[in-house]
Amino acid sequence: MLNDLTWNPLATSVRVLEGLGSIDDRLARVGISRRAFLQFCSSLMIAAPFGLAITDKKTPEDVAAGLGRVIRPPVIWLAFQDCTGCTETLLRTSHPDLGDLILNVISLEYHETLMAGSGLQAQQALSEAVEKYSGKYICVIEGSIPTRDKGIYMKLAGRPAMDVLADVGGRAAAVIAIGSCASWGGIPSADPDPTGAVGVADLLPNKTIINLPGCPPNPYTLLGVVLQYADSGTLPEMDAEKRPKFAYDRDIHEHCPRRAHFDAGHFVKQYGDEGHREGWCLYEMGCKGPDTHAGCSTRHFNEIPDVWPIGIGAPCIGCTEKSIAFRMPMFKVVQIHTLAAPPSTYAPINAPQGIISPLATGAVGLAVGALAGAGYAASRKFSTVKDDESTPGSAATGVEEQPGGESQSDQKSGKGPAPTPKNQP
Ligand code: FSX
Ligand code: SF4
Ligand code: F3S
Repeated sequence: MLNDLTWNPLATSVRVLEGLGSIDDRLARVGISRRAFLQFCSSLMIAAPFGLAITDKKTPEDVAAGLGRVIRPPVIWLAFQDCTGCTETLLRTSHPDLGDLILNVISLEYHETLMAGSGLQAQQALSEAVEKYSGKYICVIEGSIPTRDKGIYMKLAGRPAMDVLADVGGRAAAVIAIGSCASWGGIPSADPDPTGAVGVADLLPNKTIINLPGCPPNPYTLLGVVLQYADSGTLPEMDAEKRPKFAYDRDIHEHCPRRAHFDAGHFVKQYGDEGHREGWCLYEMGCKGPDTHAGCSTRHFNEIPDVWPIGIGAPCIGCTEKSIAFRMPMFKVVQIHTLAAPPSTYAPINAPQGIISPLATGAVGLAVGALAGAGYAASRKFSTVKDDESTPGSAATGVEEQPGGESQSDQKSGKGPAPTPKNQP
């Protein structure tokens, strides 16, 4: 996987990159504070506590010292069929300093949405960057690529997007597909898929590609991958879908703050109902968290606590999964594959406390205790005399012979405590 990488910042053949300067030099030159850089490094560590060489088992100071000497990687960013949400998520940090910093730790050579130039100027900037950094730049692709009717549904300077991808992506050191659209088609590929939208890997089968699905993905996942690559020329370990494991190795359900409600059978039944207001589990509203691999439940967006779908009361739509988002109906529930069986099979939290029927007691007494006189004691204890309130668990408690308790639906909705026998001490 790593053998075809051509980036090696330590090799003399990449002197052209030295003109870009190190991250430390750049931050000093543009006046970005050390404090902001340390904050950025802490956010990277939260996004990638394990599995990313630049943050693994380090302190923010260690990360900052290591990253500071890295030569800023040249990045060429192409936007195809997308909503620009992936770019927005990168820039909409809660601290203006941080958004600014992100654009300084990398060297963004071309990005249509952010650059001032347009038309011919923009085209020249693109060809110059591709020539200058050929084989050494990181190409980030945002959005899907239309393939139907020879790709005429999206053109850049008169060329179909698929040709631009073959050219610019083909000459990159590595290609990062940001967002679900670039990873495997995303929204534009939803039925009836009028443009024949596909992801990058379908068109560049021989290239080193890393997918960062999500609609949008967490921006620190992108920065972590780009900076590790710039630092050592390596990519983090990936899963079968070419996603970096450090960001996609767990499912949402595993660490969801609403998980206790799932386990207790407390489900939202309708938007705005009591359960929704109380923050109960969204499984029955179609939450795909149990089948979705992403870090959102522990790594929220924009550095603001609770800013992620479930945190604001919306079900996870499975935006990082190829076969879920834009494929499965919104309200359809996913199967629970891991950890536990579906909640309807759970034992209730408040176990119903009924009585043992006199018939059963009698049978037990006869079989086991008759010779020792236990049968008498037992039948006395579980008297059927209606007004006999002298012993706990008598029929006078008002509890039916068959143990009572919550109905299945009451248990699921969490409504109503288990009935308490009147004479229960
Ligand atoms: Fe797709 Fe990204 Fe969703 Fe949007 O650009 S992954 S529609 S958030 O912005 O491409
Ligand atoms: Fe959270 Fe969804 Fe799992 Fe419920 S089903 S615990 S809301 S991930
Ligand atoms: Fe996407 Fe689900 Fe996270 S919809 S943003 S993977 S909570």
